[in-house]
Amino acid sequence: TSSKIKVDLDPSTGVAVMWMQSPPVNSLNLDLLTEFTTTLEKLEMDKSCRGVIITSSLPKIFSAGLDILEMYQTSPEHCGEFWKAVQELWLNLYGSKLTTIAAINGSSPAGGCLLSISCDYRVMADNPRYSIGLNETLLGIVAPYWFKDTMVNTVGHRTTELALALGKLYSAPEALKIGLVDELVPEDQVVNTAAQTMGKWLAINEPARQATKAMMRKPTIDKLLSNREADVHNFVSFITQASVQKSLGMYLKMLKSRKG
Ligand code: CO8
Repeated sequence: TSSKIKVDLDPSTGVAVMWMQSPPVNSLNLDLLTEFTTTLEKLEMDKSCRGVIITSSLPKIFSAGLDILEMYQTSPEHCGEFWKAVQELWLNLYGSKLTTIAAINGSSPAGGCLLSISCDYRVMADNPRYSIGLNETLLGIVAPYWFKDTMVNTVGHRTTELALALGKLYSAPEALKIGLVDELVPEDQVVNTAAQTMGKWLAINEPARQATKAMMRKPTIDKLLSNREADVHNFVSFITQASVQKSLGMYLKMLKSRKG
């Protein structure tokens, strides 16, 4: 059985719920990334599964994004392996044949936002203290082009330009306003609402829906598929720069000092 993700598959509805349960903040380290991809691949193969709801079993946090400790003061080899796992997850999730809905029941910065916008639909808790966005520039790093493309495909070019340049973290109401999430509901109804919405998606003719999804997303996916090695290389040479390592170190320090 898996440790960082709990899966509830209801064979009567064909809907699986993936609960991320990696305290304290569901940061996407190599283990969680790998388990996420494996879990999704299994569900993809499972004839009884047609839709997946992705959510968190931790209060207040969906996912803190990529685990910074995987890319801070680690070897280039490790950074490369880590980045391949990030690519793998995104390729599988963004390209999934299943209907995927993010039930965002807490904060969702950076990689957490990427998970969310890689799904077909987003339901978020209506709590203004929860935020979501691609805040990479706040860490002194640059969102890769395929993070950017996924964001453009969700909220459009100009909004993405502002969001990425400023590293904006949108509160749940702001996120709804710009279309970064599709719906806000009370915190205790996020997963239920996602399940209701799933029902509507699963009522659509499946081959037609799948072909439509592929039509919308394939060009974005193919761009990375034809360029994976170079993307790993770019990541490793960027992240291992002394100035970038220094920024990450400062950001980690800030996270710790703001505690309490
Ligand atoms: N990675 C590693 N550790 C983390 C992360 C993270 N992403 N987020 C939090 N932690 C740690 C904290 O440092 C803290 O550690 P400790 O207990 O040792 O002090 C512990 O987790 C708990 O965190 P908090 O006390 O901050 O918990 P809160 O409940 O107060 O806040 C938040 C939760 C809102 C999630 C907050 O922790 C936060 O804002 N975290 C940072 C989120 C962030 O900015 N993530 C960006 C990661 S980078 C990314 O995903 C994309 C990178 C693309 C790379 C491209 C390069 C080319």
